[in-house]
Amino acid sequence: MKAVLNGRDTGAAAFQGLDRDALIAVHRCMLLSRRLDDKEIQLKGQSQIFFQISGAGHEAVLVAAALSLKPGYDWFFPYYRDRALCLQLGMTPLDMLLAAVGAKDDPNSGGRQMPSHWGSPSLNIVSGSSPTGTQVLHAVGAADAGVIYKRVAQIPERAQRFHPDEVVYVSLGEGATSEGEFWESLNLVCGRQLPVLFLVEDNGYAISVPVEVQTAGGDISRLVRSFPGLHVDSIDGTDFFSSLRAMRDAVAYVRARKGPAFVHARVIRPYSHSLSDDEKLYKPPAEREAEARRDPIPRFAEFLRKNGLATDQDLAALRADVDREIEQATAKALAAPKPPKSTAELWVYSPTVDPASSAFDTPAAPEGKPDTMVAAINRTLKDEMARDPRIVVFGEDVADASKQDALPLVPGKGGVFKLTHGLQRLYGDDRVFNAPLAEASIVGRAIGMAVRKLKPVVEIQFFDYIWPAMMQIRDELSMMRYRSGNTWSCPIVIRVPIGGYLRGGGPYHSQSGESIFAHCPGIRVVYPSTAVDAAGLLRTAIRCDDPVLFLEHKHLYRQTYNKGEYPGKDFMIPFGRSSMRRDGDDVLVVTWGALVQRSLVAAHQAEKDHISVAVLDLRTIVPYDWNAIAAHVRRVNRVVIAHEDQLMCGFGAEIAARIAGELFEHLDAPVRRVGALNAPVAYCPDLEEAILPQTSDVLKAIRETARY
Ligand SMILES: Cc1ncc(C[n+]2csc(CCOP(=O)(O)OP(=O)(O)O)c2C)c(N)n1
Repeated sequence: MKAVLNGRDTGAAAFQGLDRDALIAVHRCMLLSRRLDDKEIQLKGQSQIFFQISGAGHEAVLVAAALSLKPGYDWFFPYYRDRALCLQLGMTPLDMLLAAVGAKDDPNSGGRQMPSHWGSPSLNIVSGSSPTGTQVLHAVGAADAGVIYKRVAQIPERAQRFHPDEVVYVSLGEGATSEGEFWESLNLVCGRQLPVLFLVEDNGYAISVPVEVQTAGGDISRLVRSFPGLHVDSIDGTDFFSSLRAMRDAVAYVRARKGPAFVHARVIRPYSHSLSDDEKLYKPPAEREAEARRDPIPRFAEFLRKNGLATDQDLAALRADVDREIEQATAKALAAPKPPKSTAELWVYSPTVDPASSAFDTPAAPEGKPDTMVAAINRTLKDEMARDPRIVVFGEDVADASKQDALPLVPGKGGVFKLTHGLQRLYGDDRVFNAPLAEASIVGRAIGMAVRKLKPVVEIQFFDYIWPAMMQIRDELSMMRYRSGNTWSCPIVIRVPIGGYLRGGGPYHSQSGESIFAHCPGIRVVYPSTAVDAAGLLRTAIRCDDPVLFLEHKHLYRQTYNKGEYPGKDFMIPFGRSSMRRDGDDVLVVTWGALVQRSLVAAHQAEKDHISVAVLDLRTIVPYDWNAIAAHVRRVNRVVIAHEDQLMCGFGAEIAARIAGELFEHLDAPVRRVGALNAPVAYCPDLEEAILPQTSDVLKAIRETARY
């Protein structure tokens, strides 16, 4: 299209292929973004909304990014500053203002998240959170998913789930590049040459911390240039045309599968960090004035004017039109109903698939000789992977051998405890692979894969090393469904060897801590004590629609007392259903994990004192079988709760408090708890024995409770 205005060539060729209408639309989108920030600031001042964070100063590069990408085709993991990107992709001012007022019909989060935490399934904008770096690993996982869909031909309808030239966009601030997850993600995308486009929006400050304090040398693009295959560009992100050129180059590089790309855009932040911050406290006036001169919106207006593309009147009319649109959206948002208080717990878990329901109660079809928990879990994984080609298994050392040419020559590793042995050989390296030694990235990538409907079943090698992944588990995995108003979910399974009694495991190979994860709404916590239970509960974990932490006690892996026949390809045990391992009338022991066997032995010994002891194995911690506990407390009236974890803040405290609160009149003795000392698990076996609860401790508690 060619147009001439005031004697100038305003055709598309002059301005990187954008004609006058397109350029006016660029300006309109930037202005819409800025004026929405202004409107929200006004509404916050009137207490009509409750939080505001702006995208001001970032608009030019964000509109350029959106124009270079395809909504609903590419994948987006935007930062909270990305208002202009989301508008250009197709979100509306109403979509944004509904979030600001916390409306029931807020499409981003149903009133669960602060505004500017974007999400839209139709546009492939995946729900973002507030932690400043977690999203980069989700982007890696989303890019992994595209590769897996491309390569694993058995996945049904995979053609609808990916595009061979799709791009995964992720953005962050220069401050967020200091997070370890950022470096983990760069290592991964460059290692696997994944189609990820990073945009670092560098406004010079992370709240009040300037970039030179944040980043060695003050220039993030300089630091990342040595990553192999990474296309790196550094631009003035307030200049729309530099931005458009850079974003198009980067997108073309990634689409052509030449590798990942990284654009470092220097922008400004004229409205302080958020409405809770005042940059005058730390930014001198001269610096603020210099920034103001770079403001992308007046600069783009000036460009339009200078090139005869718009007159002052045109620009005034455009501004009036933008304000009119915002006023209309504001009126609708303010009138929109808020979520009813009765829905506060909705979407913590899947509202449609209940793993505690009878749908997950399927009969066993035992076969073969009794075998260990290791064999049961390994076989369950094999059978489930055969049933569902969307299942991918990764973690540290889980593959048989990463080197292709080594595989035919060696027996294969298959995990430090051999739980995943043979899976790679059976299902190939696209579905079973080793991950770098970086736990946050194991969980973060799995989340990115799961939002694209793969089913990751990942391994954290030892419970003691789950902590680098804690941010991903507590702030991402557990909250994805809730915070997105049930529009996104990430039902992954994290298998974790846990626990002590190893005689020599020491403080870093013996930890417990299930209560910490029971404290994360949104995650199911499973803790089997027998081979058959492990098979049935793992299958439920894989087939249900919630994230599951599947705790496997290392000491129970290869015992003889908990062996069982493999219960068949379809055997499932619903969550929240305990197992009465031994009945009795005098004392009830509520327990799980390694304390089940110790409690059974203690119960047997208590018989000599004519104390009849029931042992109830909870099997799952979230949900836990309160109905069974309550029924047996009403019958037996004396309770001991025994677990391996430290007594202090162990999960037994929760159960004891509930029994005291709801069943007090049924108790003939105080509820006693047995657990570890409040100390790390020491290496020397004598110390370990003193620290972890032993059969004798359970027996003592049983006797005292019986005698009370
Ligand atoms: C993990 C984490 N730590 C701290 C915060 C609090 N916080 C919110 S934004 C922010 C600064 C982020 O700076 P930057 O990444 O440069 O982005 P900008 O806000 O400047 O666009 C901080 C420290 C957070 N949200 N998440």
